[in-house]
Order: sequence, then C-alpha cells, then structure tokens
Amino acid sequence: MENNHFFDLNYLKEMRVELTRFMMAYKFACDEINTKINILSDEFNYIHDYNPIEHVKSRIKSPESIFKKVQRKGYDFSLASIRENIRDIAGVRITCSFISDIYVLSEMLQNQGDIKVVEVKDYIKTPKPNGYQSLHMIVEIPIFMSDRTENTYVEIQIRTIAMDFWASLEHKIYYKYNKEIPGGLANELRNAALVAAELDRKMEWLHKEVSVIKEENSEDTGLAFLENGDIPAFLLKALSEYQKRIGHE
Ligand code: 0O2
Repeated sequence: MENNHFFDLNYLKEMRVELTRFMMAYKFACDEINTKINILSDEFNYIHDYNPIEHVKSRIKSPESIFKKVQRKGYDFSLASIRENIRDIAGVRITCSFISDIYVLSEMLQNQGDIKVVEVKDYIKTPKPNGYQSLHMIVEIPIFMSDRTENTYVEIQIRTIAMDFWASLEHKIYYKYNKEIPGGLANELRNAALVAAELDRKMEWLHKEVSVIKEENSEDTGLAFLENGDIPAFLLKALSEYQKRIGHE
C-alpha cells in the first residue's frame, strides 16, 4: 500500500502542481503570441492604411484530445514526451483578407527575435488531397516563469477568410460522418476548395488594382494616409502644420 503512488497524498499534490504548470505554459504561450499579433494589428491600424489581420482565435488542446493524439501516434505518456512530441497543444489561428497577407504576416512573426521557427507546412502551395489550404508554423517561444524558463511550442495557422470558411465546414462534415466522408461529398468539397482558391486569387487581383489606383492618387495630394480615421488628432495637427511649412497645403 505504501508503495502505491495513488494513495500517497504528497505524490498526488506534486502531480497536480506539475500538471497545472504543464498546461499553464501553453496558456501563457498563447497569450504571448496573441500579444505579438495585437501589437502588429495596432501598428497596422495606426501606421499603414489597412490591416491584414481579420480575426484571431486561440485554443488549448483539451486533455482528452492530447490523450487521443498520444495514443494514435504511439508516443510515451510521460509529460516530457508529450511536451516534445505534441506540438499543437497551444494553437493560434489568424485569418487574413488576402493570400499575400499570409506570407507578410508569417515573415513578420518569423523575424521576431524570441520566436524560433521549428517547422513550416505550406498547404497553400501544396494543398492537402481533400482540398485543405492554410499555412502552418510550429514555433517555439520562451515562457519566463518564477523559477524556470519553459521553451514552449505553439502551432500558428494562417489562412484567408475563404480558406477558413471551407475548413470549418469540412471539419463539421468530417465529424458528422465520423471521419469517413462519403465519396460524392468529398468530391464536392474538393471542388468547393478550388472555387475558394479562385475567389482568393480574384480578390487578391482586385486588391492590387485598387492599391495601384490609391497610390497614384496619393502621389497627387501627398495626403493618402489622412483617409484613415484612426489617426490621433495630435498627429493630424502636427502633420498639417508640417505640410503648411513645406508648402504642401
Ligand atoms: P483541432 O481541433 O483544430 O486542433 P495531425 O495533427 O497528426 O493530424 P499534423 O501533421 O500534426 O497532423 O498536423 P497538420 O497537418 O499540420 O494539421 C493539424 C491541424 O490543422 C488540425 O488540428 C486542424 O486544425 C488543421 N487541419 C489539418 N488538416 C485539416 C483538414 O483536412 N481539414 C480541416 N478542417 N482542418 C485541418 P486537429 O488537431 O486535427 O484539430
């Protein structure tokens, strides 16, 4: 009885603290990545004339899902093995307007000094056979705790609104049919993915055309960025004074 860990109160307490620490690191990692994305988003709102970030969602994988994945992949059940092998416990999904935004954003994140890129899977250049498209990155970031630093993996998925729309419907259908989507439906989903990709290409083209026209107009007045209603009043005032001084009224 004495040797049975499950009746040892101290052992159970230690286990609880260990597990709490383990899951907490992933929550903090999500918070860190969300902060980085919020900073980029605010910077885009204030400095540039449009923001590529449409939505951001984050989630921590449930213990049940972690357990199932460990079992499915045949990994060891120790915390050390789970930490090393299950790299999507913390997940952040960013939805962008255009395909080019996905790559701009992924570069910006990859260039941040405290982010180590471990793996990039480009399902946009090479979609999955079912039609799934998205850019996936596994990154590692340091989480500074009171007595240790935990390097923690986060999976970042970046996709367009059209890709996200497709993926969420496919996800629902996949589970509705218990992971065995009937052939006819799977074909229709593949076709829908092609239509979504075509829509993304068209929207990108339109976006570029509009940007060129905007740039031409802004060269005329030099005031393009005044169109952004989010610019603080003191900045507008300073800019207008400056323009008066250099004779650009
Ligand atoms: P959830 O609920 O989003 O967390 P594996 O995890 O073993 O399946 P791998 O190589 O580790 O494969 O991961 P991969 O291919 O990078 O994709 C993992 C995540 O991408 C999935 O997480 C989904 O979120 C998303 N994903 C990948 N393929 C598809 C797909 O065909 N359809 C949809 N709708 N989403 C996909 P989870 O853990 O499966 O789900």
